[in-house]
Amino acid sequence: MMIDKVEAFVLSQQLEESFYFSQNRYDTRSVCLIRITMDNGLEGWGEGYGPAQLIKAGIEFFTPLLLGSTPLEQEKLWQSMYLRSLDHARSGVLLSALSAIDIALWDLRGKILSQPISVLLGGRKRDSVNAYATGLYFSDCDDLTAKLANEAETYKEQGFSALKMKVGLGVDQDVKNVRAVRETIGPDVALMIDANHAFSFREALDLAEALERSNITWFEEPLTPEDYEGYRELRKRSRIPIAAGECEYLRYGFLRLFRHRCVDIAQPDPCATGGITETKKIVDLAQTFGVDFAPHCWGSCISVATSLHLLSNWDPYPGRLFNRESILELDRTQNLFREELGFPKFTLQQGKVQVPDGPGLGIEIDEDLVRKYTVGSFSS
Ligand code: SMN
Ligand code: MG
Repeated sequence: MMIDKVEAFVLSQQLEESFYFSQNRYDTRSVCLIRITMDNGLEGWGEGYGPAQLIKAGIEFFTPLLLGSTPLEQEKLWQSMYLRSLDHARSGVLLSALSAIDIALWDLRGKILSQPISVLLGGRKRDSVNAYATGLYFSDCDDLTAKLANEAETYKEQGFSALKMKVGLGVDQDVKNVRAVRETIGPDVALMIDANHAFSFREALDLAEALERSNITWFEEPLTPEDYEGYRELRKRSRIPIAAGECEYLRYGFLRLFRHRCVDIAQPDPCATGGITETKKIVDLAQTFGVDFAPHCWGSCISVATSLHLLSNWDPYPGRLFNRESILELDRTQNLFREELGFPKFTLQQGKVQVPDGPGLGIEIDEDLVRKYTVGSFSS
């Protein structure tokens, strides 16, 4: 039962319409996937979040540590990859490569043991998870505010009970956009805002104060991820809960966030922060500090399945008879690799998405689609 082959695939698709957020414009969608094959033919899939070509190089870098090993020792393999990267990359894309590998190893573990990852994590605490729509990006148009309000309405009609919109254009413009969206969706749909670290401390505080009555569920990445003191101070002074973590790596990065009391909600991306192995530890750490868990999820169906298994296993803290629910980030922007690459498809039913119950990640990957959209690859 040995690992026989490691392959990485960079998939890319041109978008019909470009969109942007406070830091970047997107006109293509790219992902880096990994397939690990065993000598008995079993295959595990994983994904890394970030610059896809660089993640592919990272997977190539780690591959000699994997060949000839067994996926059942995924924690031992994690440690050897971690030590191999520590001197050069305590955060960043090399850890996204490690994450992709770790997810594929968990997929294989599940297939070897005939159990879904959620069970192997210690148990499924729920079979379906509430989802929020991530969309409401910026685009070039005559009336962005009206366009965002219309888009928000469509998510509400589709059955979403929570939405996340972008801010970071400037406080006045952001206040106008958020108020318009809140007015359109009414009081019963939860609304989150995400600045992608666009603001100075003063701007973030001004926006938080201006939106105090707009019933915002969380204010995501208001400040640069390096400014732990700023987060701590903002969280003390803002009535809106603070969320962050998509730029944070490993339990050591999250420990800094938690020790400084920076966030109410931790948002590790399992495809970047160290895989399922490390995210489970980050979730435990968050719980120790009384911080909620809402994973960042912005990739293919592999990242969606990964988040679902972790969310199925998550316990809110503190516990009670009728617990608060976990919530999945379900990106709504154009992404063929989220919608068409895997089976079964993730669909919204009464605001929820089913956690796959097949072995491993519980999804079948369409290899023809992988071949068709591959623009770069590596094979051991
Ligand atoms: C995001 C995701 C992926 C790329 C850019 C921005 C966003 C989110 O911050 O939280 O979904
Ligand atoms: Mg974000």
